[in-house]
Amino acid sequence: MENQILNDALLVYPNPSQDSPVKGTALSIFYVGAAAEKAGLEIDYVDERFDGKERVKELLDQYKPAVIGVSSMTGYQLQETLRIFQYVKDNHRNIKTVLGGVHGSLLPEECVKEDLIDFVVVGEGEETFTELVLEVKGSEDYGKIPGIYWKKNGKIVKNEERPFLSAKDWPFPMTEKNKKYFRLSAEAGELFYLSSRGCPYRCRFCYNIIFNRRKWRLMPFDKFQREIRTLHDEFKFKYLFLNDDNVGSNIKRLREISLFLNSVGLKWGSCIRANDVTRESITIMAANGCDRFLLGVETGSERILRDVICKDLPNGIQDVRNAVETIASSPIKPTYSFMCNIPTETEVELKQSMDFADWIHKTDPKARLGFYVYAPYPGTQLFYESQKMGYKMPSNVQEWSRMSLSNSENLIAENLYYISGLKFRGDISNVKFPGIRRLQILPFELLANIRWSFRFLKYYTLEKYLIKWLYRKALERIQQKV
Ligand code: B12
Ligand code: SF4
Repeated sequence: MENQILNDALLVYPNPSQDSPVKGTALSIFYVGAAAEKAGLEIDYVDERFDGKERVKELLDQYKPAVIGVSSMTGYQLQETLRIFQYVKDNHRNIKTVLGGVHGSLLPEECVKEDLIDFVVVGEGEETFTELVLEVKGSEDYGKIPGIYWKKNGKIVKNEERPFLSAKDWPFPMTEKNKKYFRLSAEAGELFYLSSRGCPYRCRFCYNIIFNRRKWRLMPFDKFQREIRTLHDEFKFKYLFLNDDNVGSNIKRLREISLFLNSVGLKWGSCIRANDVTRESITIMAANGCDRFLLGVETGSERILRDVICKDLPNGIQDVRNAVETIASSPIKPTYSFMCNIPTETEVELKQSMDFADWIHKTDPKARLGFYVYAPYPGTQLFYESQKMGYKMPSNVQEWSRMSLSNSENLIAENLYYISGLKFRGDISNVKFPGIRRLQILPFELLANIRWSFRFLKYYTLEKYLIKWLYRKALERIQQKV
């Protein structure tokens, strides 16, 4: 990489997953960095999925910035974050460590207790991080910065809350310094962007209620158009994924977005709720370049959907059935995700989910399906209930970092993650095991099909061990190619 002067801060996006090859744009750090750069700060970026794990060390050793800020979700990314902070504390004790992103925002107090973390930024980081870096370089008067947790003489200090940024003030996240990552994602067909932040719904497992306080803020449409055009002029990409929490609950807006993206000549994808799928919305989207989206089915049990997770679908599972049928009759390729091991879920209800998955697969053979182990994310309502019901909860950052969607105390649920993946996600196997390598995973796919048919989810230890090993090797190969 070219020589650069790094005075102020380094922003890092660690790999979020041990087994996902996704390399979408790390908007989390680019928004924050763009705001800091705009304020005149010297910022550099590392996305470890592209740069590898040594790059952070090289930059820190060479340039010694005042601050290192790392973005983290709960789970594996947090493990990687702690690894980075450990290196900083072992080798550069005077560099301040800042944790930002979803996990720190949900559990700021617990995180700042950790010796490796000097500051936690809660919620949107644009203004907070800029002010924090200026104070680290200046008079170190941290008490006046809204939106942080920090330590003063060993005591935890919680500053006042930072109000939301107005959507019109979200910075344009691409800068000269981080442009190369936008290019890499665009070339991989994985350019991510947002047209809104937050969601008005109240699903009891979702981070939104705490993080976005049920506010759904839409980017002014002319700003969205301008920014997409700028990116498109720069990279001439063909595919865009809108990672909004909720893109579809306003049909007028959805129509505008669809028509606009089509006018730019883009194919695109996004996430949608079942009750926002109508003949009208699907026709507009399919006719205007949308070719895939994600939809959270969560469960085949009416009780769990309504009473446990409060998905707020007016007609319950019937809304999902309608959505599946409507999407099946369109060219859009959907991905449906389920959760298992939801608090109070019975064996019968888990089977209902599997039966529902079979029905979806039969109704729409182009659909992809995935089962994930319910992970009680901190701060959500279901988290507190899970706790009351005796779920063993992590009690510090290190333990949270070991939480994942593919493992839990419940072995059956963990097995289902792998078995359903092998049964329903052949396209992913194609990416991980191209050409002749496909033969490595094929026997496990066949076994997974048999297990699924008989609903036989037990005694999977050896198979799972080998599958995990194969996945790990595949990911290493993919990473070496970048
Ligand atoms: C894209 C995405 C991914 C991508 C990774 C990102 C990428 N660039 O490739 C992929 C697909 C790999 C991914 C994986 C996972 N994801 Co994800 N992902 C998202 C998604 C849809 C968008 C993230 C994004 O870019 N947001 C836009 C940015 C601007 O928002 P932001 O990250 O919150 O950043 C702001 C602040 O948090 C803060 N900030 C962020 N980082 C930093 C750093 C510093 C230093 C500072 C100061 C501030 C700061 O400032 C930013 C600007 O205001 C979010 C939902 C959402 N809409 O945010 C879920 C989300 C973050 N993912 C989530 C989860 C759970 C996961 C998984 C663990 C499981 C899953 N559901 O797939 C996996 C991990 C891998 C695995 N298999 O185990 C949860 C997080 C919950 C939690 N407790 O952490 C979310 C919120 C979805 C949800 N509704 O539950 N994910
Ligand atoms: S609809 Fe989706 S984003 Fe909105 S609260 Fe529910 S799970 Fe979260």
